[in-house]
Amino acid sequence: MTPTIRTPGRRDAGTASIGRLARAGLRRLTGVAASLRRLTRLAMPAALAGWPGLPELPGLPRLSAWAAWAAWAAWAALAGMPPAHAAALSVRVLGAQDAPLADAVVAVEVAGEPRSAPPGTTAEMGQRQRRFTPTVLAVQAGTAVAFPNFDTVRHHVYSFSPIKPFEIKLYAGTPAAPIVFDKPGTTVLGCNIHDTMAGFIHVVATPHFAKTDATGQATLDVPPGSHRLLVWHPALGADAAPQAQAVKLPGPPLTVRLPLP
Ligand SMILES: [Cu+2]
Repeated sequence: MTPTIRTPGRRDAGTASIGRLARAGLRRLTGVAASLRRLTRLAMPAALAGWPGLPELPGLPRLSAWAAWAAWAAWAALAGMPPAHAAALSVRVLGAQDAPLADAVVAVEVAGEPRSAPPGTTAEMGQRQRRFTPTVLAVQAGTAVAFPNFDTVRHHVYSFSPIKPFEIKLYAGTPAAPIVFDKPGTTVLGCNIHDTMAGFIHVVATPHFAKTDATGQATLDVPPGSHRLLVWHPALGADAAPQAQAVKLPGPPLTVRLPLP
């Protein structure tokens, strides 16, 4: 014979008053609410920490988490999803005998980010006193580069580089059509009239790039995470691939030595 297990209290409370039932129901509801609050408390900071642009929320009262979320949502809607918290990456580029290298292009490729610049991105490679200015121009792929001639003599700019062969025949002032550099790599510029004129346009596939100053230093904003750092300098040669290495952010300042004689 199977013994009948009776839950004490329940069945015996069959004659319970409506008030008692109501209290039990209320207890159950508060229990569910408490569980929900616990879940929220656990899940919200984690969810928020994963959201770009928000600081950590340690020990915030549970209602504040919701308030922070609402404020964040409103801000994100207004500002348009901003990039993840960028960290400053400082890179020093050295060449032969550890001499600081100016005009090195430092770029960080972040997985999942667009490789091409948004339409309408422009840059300028001028000509002043029979020189290309700047000598090295760094742009993101997809950038339209104008070639204004500020000299009183005419120039005839050309490139034989595989990533962008082109020619702007003898001109003064600013040529009507800019040249769009859509592939990563390096373009060497020359002038048919002035043999000594030489310039470089280095095209990167990331919005995170900078050129080193006279002290070999460049600083760029990069989202936290593990990425690929690329460094190129004209002394490596126009056909040379940039020197690549892994980089983790946030992190300490980096020093990159280029293999130059
Ligand atoms: Cu010229």
